[in-house]
Amino acid sequence: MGGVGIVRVSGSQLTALIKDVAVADLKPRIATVCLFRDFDGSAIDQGLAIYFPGPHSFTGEDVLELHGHGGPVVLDRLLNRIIQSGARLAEPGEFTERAFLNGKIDLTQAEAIADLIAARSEQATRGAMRVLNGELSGRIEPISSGLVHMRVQIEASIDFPDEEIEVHTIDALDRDLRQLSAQLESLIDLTQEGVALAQGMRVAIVGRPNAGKSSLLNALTGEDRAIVTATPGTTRDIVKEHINIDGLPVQLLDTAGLRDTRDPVEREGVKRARLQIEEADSVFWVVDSTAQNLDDALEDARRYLPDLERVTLVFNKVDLLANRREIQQSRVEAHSVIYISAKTGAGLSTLKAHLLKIAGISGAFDGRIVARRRHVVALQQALDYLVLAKARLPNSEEWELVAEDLRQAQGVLGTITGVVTTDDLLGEIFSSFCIGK
Ligand SMILES: Nc1nc2c(ncn2[C@@H]2O[C@H](COP(=O)(O)OP(=O)(O)OP(=O)(O)O)[C@@H](O)[C@H]2O)c(=O)[nH]1
Ligand SMILES: [Mg+2]
Repeated sequence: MGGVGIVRVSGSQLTALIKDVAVADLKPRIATVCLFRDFDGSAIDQGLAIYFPGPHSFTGEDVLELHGHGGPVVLDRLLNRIIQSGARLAEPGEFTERAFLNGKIDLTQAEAIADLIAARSEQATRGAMRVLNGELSGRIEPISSGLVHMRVQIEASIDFPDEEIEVHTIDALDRDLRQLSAQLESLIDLTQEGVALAQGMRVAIVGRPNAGKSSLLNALTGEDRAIVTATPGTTRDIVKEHINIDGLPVQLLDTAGLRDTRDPVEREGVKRARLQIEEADSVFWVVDSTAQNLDDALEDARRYLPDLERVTLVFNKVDLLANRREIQQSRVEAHSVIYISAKTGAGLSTLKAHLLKIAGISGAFDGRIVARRRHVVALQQALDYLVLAKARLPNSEEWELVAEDLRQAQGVLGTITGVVTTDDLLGEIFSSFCIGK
């Protein structure tokens, strides 16, 4: 139930509709109080009407906004009235899609609108706003024009070969390529962080019964969320909590301790825990360090975790260890090993920093943007083409191919901003919006 209910209409012939529905003489972009009329002339509601003649509107078309009192029945009546006058209900994201198709915003900005709404941390909203303001496209644009510049030079050299300038030209082009590649590389880092910032991470907390998994969840959330007892087999259902580490949204999943058991409820819990392991981006294997050493813990973890890549070994209860010298962060084979005490809070900041590192987030960086996986993939493809081009550059007989590599690189960059698109891509992007956006 909103404070106001807004009906938004976009299209090319709104003047007749406006005359019919809004009882007032509307001036462009000025809010006017008026009655919203039904066909029989009776008032459906009273509110503000704003008319944005195209192209100075969100979609670039004529747009009419009717701000009414917001009750569901009255809004429905207003909506029906407008549909009967010839409008239809908008598809999800259709306003934003029209804004894109009419050149009001580019594709990264359209995506940023959805990311802003879906943001799960304040930093993610800031990152989405930066993209909405054109920051991502603003970083791609100079790379694209750099590529155009190089193509012009190369194509001119192909058309008018001149032995004299070749060495000089190769050097200059090589320098340009290196510079553009470096720009792409830093943009790949930035967008990789952006994907993590937008999507967040899902971490499954798993391990033997009584290792302190629920205690760890409680310590990380700062709340007494999951039941903790000295009895092994306490947790059965999955306990889910969201936290936010330095802007990175993290979903924590506390699970039943893994062991063979006859208790049917606990068995179900173990089954669910295993499912969570498969779904998680990262897994904390919690170990009671008073009960197991590193070798035992590793052997245990291997038994239960099919893919040890994503696993961090978290040795808990270090407050109970007599020999503190054992406590140092280390790596064993492919795993990070981190020592903590869920009870005293020791090591928790190391564990959080470790999570940020896994997510690919480096330090507190004020210029973060949100991004999507497809941006990272396209940037990586563009970089691959530049690597190809660089290898071919010394051989001027291959310059036709170099020119083609650069053209391809430019093409994939164009898919990010939407200069180059396919219906599939647009469908995928806009169908994830909600209706009315
Ligand atoms: N001294 C100490 N005790 C801890 C620590 N973490 C957990 N414990 C104790 O260990 C016992 C088990 O803790 P839980 O958090 O319930 O363990 P769990 O892994 O969730 O257990 P299940 O849900 O049964 O699998 C409780 O008595 C906790 O108080 C710690 O860091 N230090
Ligand atoms: Mg538990």
